[in-house]
Amino acid sequence: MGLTVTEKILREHIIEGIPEPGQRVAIRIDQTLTQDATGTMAYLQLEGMGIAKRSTELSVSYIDHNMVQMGFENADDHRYLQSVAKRYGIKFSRPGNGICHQVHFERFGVPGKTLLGSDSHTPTAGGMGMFGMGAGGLDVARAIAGAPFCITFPRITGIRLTGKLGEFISAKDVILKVLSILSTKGNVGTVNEYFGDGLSCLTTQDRATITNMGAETGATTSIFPSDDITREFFRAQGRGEAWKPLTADPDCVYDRIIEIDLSEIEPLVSTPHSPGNVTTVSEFAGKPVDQVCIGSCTNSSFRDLAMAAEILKGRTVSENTNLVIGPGSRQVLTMIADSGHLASFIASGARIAESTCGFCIGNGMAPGTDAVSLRTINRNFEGRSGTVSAQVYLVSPETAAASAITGVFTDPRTLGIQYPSVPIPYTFPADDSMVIDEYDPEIELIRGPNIGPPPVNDPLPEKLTGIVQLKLGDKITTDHIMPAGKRLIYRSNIEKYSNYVFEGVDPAFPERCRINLDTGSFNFIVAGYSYGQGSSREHAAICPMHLGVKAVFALSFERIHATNLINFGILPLHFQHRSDYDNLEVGYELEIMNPLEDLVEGEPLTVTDYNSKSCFQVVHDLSELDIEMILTGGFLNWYRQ
Ligand code: MIC
Ligand code: SF4
Repeated sequence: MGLTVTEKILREHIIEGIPEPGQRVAIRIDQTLTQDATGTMAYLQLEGMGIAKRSTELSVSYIDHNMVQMGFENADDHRYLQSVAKRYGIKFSRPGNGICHQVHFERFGVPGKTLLGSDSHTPTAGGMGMFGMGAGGLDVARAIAGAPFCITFPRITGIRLTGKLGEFISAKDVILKVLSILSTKGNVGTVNEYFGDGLSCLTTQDRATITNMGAETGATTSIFPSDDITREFFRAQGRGEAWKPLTADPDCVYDRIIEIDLSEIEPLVSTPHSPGNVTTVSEFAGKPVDQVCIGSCTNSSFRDLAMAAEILKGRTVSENTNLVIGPGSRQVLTMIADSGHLASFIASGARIAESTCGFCIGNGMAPGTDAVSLRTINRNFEGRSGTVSAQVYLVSPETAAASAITGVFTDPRTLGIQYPSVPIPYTFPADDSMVIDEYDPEIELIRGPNIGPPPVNDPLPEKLTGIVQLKLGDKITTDHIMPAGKRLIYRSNIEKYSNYVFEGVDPAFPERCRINLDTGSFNFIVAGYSYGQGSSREHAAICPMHLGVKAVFALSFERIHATNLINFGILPLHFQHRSDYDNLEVGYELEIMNPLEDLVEGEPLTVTDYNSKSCFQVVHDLSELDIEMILTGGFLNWYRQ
């Protein structure tokens, strides 16, 4: 039987385990990436592992998230990151060089290799046939130190693309179509693998848009084959020698097949507040738009910005709308400058942002009260833009540019202009001068006052009694748990950042937890399906841990977040019956009976609910190692022992 692209890469990288769906496998990690908002914690933890040099083939530390620098904190973090990169022989992509996923795609990704990144959009690399996965900073630190990464060997969803995209329709519409089919839950442990003759109309960067936002399905990753189009991209980047072909065998078997005819796709939009709420742009035609943001790691390649610039050329942004352009990388910015597209943006009245995450992570450009914001980004979670009442819609660069001109939702096909042709230059300006590549094991690390020590947990107590401090519904994202935006400056300072856990959901949560903790009791969280969607930020585990949260009871968990909970010694426990979830309320006192014994023996855990004086059972899918880590209070304690 032939193999899929996913199976080929994983089989080549398996160190332990059986390559069958559902089996736990340990795989070798060839490359890692970190960004500054998750990187400080990752490297503080790496320091604790006592290694002399990275063990990966290549590791890169990017500065792209925390760039607002309203105080000393961000710049201090950057200095620490620069020094620690040098200590371990990690490449350092300086501020201004661009968003991690875009730069990694341009300059460092390699088909057939594995990439682990402390950012959930690391699957972007799948656009070139690389197996990219998001993880918490601790897992990335372990990979840098040479440890394999454990995943569930995936079930593979084959997505067959046929036909050709129509005018003004692009890769973003394709991934929105995929999201409308797969939704944002129920895909944990799967890989979205693309194939079919429709691939011929998608450039390598288009494919990256699709794999990037595939993260929103909750899949482990998304991947395209590496074909002649990929080879062309590598040649244009001056990296022809790094390319290698990688395609699925014709007789490979997918666990499920989804058929998408590209010629039938229309301009699509994700409506507030989930990327999975997909409908057509035409349904909203005429609805006023206050803000349009084009950029982020999803849609800021040269093609995307050149297309938007061509649509805007000679026109002025509507007087009721603000347009912001965020180029994905210094390379893209250089290219739009050289080709005159930057001038078209400026002439149209667009505001030009830095090559950073910026508005995507709520770092600036927060919309007004109740404002409608059209963005080419990948997430429209409530409050992520920095304004809780804002309505964020996710669209393609074509729809965004057209709507910026008219000031209302506009299907770009109705703008009445000729479909612009956007020739892609034969070569891209390959300039790595903003990437420092040095190794000095003796370098002194620069730690500003904002950088605290990596937090550690206590071993799991024999008696585990606590209070339900919060009851949540489905699809709670890590943005709900640990807000970014203006709170990002505390990413290196757990004590302070912990004051904002669930800030947008229930601002009194940290205070309640602290008061209860002082009485000697612990804290619990109760949640519905898909707890921990979205970002890989391990702070969504570390800060609750700091507040004495010992277990999260949920109907289901997302992969990256579940691993982060385990790494920091918090039990991710699954309800067996919906009624057990329904019965619990905030303030209830629960006791997990004999946790140590039952965990070691692999038994379901029995929970006594002292309010209703009844018991229920919860289960988990922890491996033996996970259990050892939980018992000792998380990875760092386990490692030290
Ligand atoms: C995001 O898009 O949510 C982020 C910010 O890039 C996060 C990482 C973080 O929280 O620092 C992610 O996707 O993992
Ligand atoms: Fe940055 Fe947004 Fe991409 Fe996250 S999704 S890496 S915040 S641009």
